[in-house]
Amino acid sequence: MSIDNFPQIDKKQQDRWEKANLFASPKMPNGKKFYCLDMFPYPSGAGLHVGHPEGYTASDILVRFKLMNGYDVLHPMGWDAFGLPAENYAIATGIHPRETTQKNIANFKRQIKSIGLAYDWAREIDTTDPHYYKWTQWIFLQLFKKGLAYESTVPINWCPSCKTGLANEEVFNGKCERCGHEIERKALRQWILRITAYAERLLEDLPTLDWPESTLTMQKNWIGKSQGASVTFNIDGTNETITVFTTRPDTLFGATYMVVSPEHPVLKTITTPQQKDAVEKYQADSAKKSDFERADLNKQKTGVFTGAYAVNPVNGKKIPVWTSDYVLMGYGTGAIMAVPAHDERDYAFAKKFGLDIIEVIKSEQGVEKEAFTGDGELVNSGFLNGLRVKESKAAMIKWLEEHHCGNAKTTYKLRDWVFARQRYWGEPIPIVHCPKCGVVPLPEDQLPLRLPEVEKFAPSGTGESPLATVDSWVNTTCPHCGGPAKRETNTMPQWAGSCWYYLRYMDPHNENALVDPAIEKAYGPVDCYIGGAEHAVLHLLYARFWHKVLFDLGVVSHKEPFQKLRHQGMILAYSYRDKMGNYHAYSEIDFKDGKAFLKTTGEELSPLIEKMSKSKKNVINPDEILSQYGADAFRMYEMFMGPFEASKPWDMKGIEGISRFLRRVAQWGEKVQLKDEADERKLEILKNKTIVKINEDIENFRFNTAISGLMVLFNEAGKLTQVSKNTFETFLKLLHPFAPHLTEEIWQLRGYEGFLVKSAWPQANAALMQDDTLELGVQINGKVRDRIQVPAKATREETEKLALASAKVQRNLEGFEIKKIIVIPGRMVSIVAAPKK
Ligand code: ANZ
Ligand code: ZN
Ligand code: ZN
Repeated sequence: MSIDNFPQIDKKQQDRWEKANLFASPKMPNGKKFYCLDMFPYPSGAGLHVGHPEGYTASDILVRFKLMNGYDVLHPMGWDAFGLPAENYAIATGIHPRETTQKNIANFKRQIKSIGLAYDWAREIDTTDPHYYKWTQWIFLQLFKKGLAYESTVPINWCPSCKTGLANEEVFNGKCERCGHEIERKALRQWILRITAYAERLLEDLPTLDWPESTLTMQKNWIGKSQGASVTFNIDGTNETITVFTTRPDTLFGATYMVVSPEHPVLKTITTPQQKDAVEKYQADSAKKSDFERADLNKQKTGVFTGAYAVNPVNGKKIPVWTSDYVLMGYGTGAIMAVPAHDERDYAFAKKFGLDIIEVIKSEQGVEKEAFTGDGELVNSGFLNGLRVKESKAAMIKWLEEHHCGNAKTTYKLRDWVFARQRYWGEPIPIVHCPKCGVVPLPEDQLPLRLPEVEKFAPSGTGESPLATVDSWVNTTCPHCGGPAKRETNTMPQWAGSCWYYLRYMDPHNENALVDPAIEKAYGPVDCYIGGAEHAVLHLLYARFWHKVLFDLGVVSHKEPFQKLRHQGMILAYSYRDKMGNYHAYSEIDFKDGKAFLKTTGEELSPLIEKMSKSKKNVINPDEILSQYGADAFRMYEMFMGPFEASKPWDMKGIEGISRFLRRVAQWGEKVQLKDEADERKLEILKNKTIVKINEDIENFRFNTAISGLMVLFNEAGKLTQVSKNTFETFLKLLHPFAPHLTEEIWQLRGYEGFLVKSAWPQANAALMQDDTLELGVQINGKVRDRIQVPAKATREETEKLALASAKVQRNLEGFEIKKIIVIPGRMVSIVAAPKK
C-alpha cells in the first residue's frame, strides 16, 4: 500500500478500529470519565453538510485526547429524526416518512463513518424508534402528573401554509420559520408545558455553567426576569380596578394616564357609551396584528380613549385610561401606568395624543425632547423628593404595601410552551379523552403508543392532525372506566426528542428505565456539548427544563445537563457571479492567479462569501473532498480554517495546503531513521513546548493554533533524517487526534503494537521548556562526557538532575558510584566517581 493513498488508508484503519471495537465505552465508567456530546443531526435528504463535521471533528479531537489521557469516554451519535421535511416529502410523494428517514439515516451514517470519528455506535439512537419515544412519552406522562402539562384553548401562531400551529420561537418577524409565510392567530385546543414554573431555576443555575457568554445572555433575556411592583388603580365612579405591573414604582407621581391592552377584559366594563364604537373598532383592527408588529418601537403609536378615568393611589389625581396595542395582553397584567417623562414608548404616545408629561426624575437636559430613562434625584414626588431612583423604588413599594394598593412583584418574559403539532410525523401524545372521566393519561405499561399507519399524510387544515382520520386508532377504551373514548390526535413538536437524548445514550438498551440511576450518576452530566449557536435559546432551554423536572423526580442526579458548551461557527463559501448576476459552479470556473474566469467565455467572475446553498452553486460536498484528499485532510482543514467559533469561508487552496503537509508527514514517517537516542537539544525544547501548547489549545478549542504548533514542530523534526524514538512517537501522538488515519498507518508501518488511541499522551518536561538555556559540559573525573542544555535559571539541584539524566553520562557511570557532584554555575558540572566495590 502506498502511504499517500489517503482514502485507502482511511478505509483500512477505520476497519481495524471497528474490528477492535476501539471506541466502545464501558457500561460503567471509572472515576475519570469524559462525556462528550455532539448535537445530533436531523438526517435530511441533502446528506451531510460540511458544517456538521466541524463540530464532530472538534469533539473527536477532544475525545481522542482524553482517551490517550486515560479517561473513560462516552462519545455517542444518533438521529433527531422526527420533523417536517420527511413529512412534507411524504405529502408530496406518498412515501412514508419512516422510509425516507431510514434511507437518510443510512446515508448520514455512511458519511459520518467515513470521517473516522470515534463514536460508540452500539449506543446509536433514533428519536423515531418506538423503543426510544416510549420514554419521550413517559416523560410527558410525568409532566402531566405533576401538573406541568395542561390543555388550553389558546390563540396560537398558525401557519396557513404549513397548516400547523407553531411555538413563538418558530416565528420570526411575524413569519413562519419554515416556509416564510405570514403567521395568523388561531384559537386551537393545545397541550401546553408549564416551563414558566421553572423560570427562576432556569435563570438561577446559569452562572454555574461554562457556556459562551453570548448564549448565557440569550437564555437570560429569553427568560426575561423583571423586578418591580404591581399597583392597583381604582376606576373613578365604578367598583372596577386595574392592576399594572411596573419596573419603575419610583415614577408613580409621574403617571399621567393608563393604557390597557385591546384584549383586556376590563374594557367591556369601563368603556363609556360615547367611546364604545371607537374602542370596539380599535380592538378589531389590532386583532389582525402580530405581537411582533405591535411591539415594534419605531412604529407610529395608535390608540383610543376609553372615556374612563383612574385614580392615582399615591396622589388621588384622576388620569385618563386609554387602550393601545403597544401594551400586550400576554405580559405583566396587560395594563400599564404611563410615565411619559421617563419611558420612550409612553413619551411618543403622549406627544401624539397631547397627554400630560410630568418630570419626576431630574435630568440635565429636561424632558422637552425625549424621555429621560437614567438615574437621578426625584422631584415633584411628595415623600420621594430628594431620593435617588433605587431608594425611591424601595420606598414606594413600602408605601404601596402599607396602603394595600400594591406590592413588590417579579415577572418573566418566558411564556409557557405550546407543545402540540397538528402533524403526523411526531410522537403521539399518550392521552385519552373520555366523555365520562375527561382527560386520562395512558397507563405507563401501554407505552410506547405507536404511530398508526395512515393513508394521507397531509394535515387536514382544520387544525386536526392526520391521525384524526384513523378511526381504528382514535377510538379506544378509557383506561380509567373502560368506556368508549378517543385518543389525543396532536403529536409532540420536534423539540421533544432532543430534550433528553443525552440521557438515553448513557444506557440506550434499558427496557425498564429511561436510564439506570447509577449509570446516570457516573456518566452525567455531559462534560462538553458541541453544536451550532442557532440552538442557543430553544433547544438548550427546553432540555434544561426537562432535565430539572427529571431532577425533581429523582431520575437524574445532576442539576444541569450540559456543563460546558461550545458553538462552532458557520462555514460559508465563495460563490461566483458573472456580470448578469448568474451564479456559476466551481466546475465551470478556471482559477488563475487567485482570480476566477468562466471557462466558456473567459469572463472574470466576482467572488462573494455567502452561506452555502444550492441556488448559489457553492455547496461543498464532503463525499467529494473525502475521496480526493482523504479524511485527515478534511478534518484538519476544517479545524485550520480559523477560530472554531468564527464564521469562515471554505477555500480549496486551504485544503491543498493541509494535504501537502500530510504528504510530507507521510514520507518522513515512512523513511526517517529511528534511534534509541539522538542529539536533539534544540528540538527538545520545542517538543516540550509543543506538548504544553497542544494540551492548552485542545482544552480551549483553539484547534487552528494547535495545528500551527504541530506544523512548527514538524518543520524542525521533519528535516531530520534520523530522530529519537521519543521524538517520533511524541509527534505522531500529538498529531493523532487531528489526523488519526495517517498517524495510525505510520504507527503500524513502523512496527508499533496496538493503536495510538490506546497509547499514553506525551508528558511535557517542564525543565526542558525554557528558551533561555545554557550549554554546560558535564565532566566525569575530569573528562567531558556530554554537553547538556540547562535552563538559565536552573538551581543547583535542577542542574545536577539534568546532568545525571543524560544518557551518555549514565553510560559512563556504569559500574561507578558517585562520590561528589560540583556545579559551577553557568560553566560546568563536575562529577567525581569511583569504581563500585
Ligand atoms: C411605568 C414605567 C415608567 C415603566 C418608566 C417603565 C419606565 P420590562 O423591563 O421589559 O419588564 N409594561 C408592563 N407591562 C406591559 C405590557 N403588557 N405591554 C407593554 N409594556 C408593558 O418592562 C416593564 C415595563 O414595561 C413596565 O414598567 C411598564 O412600563 C411596561 F419610566 O411602568 B413601566
Ligand atoms: Zn409555514
Ligand atoms: Zn373514562
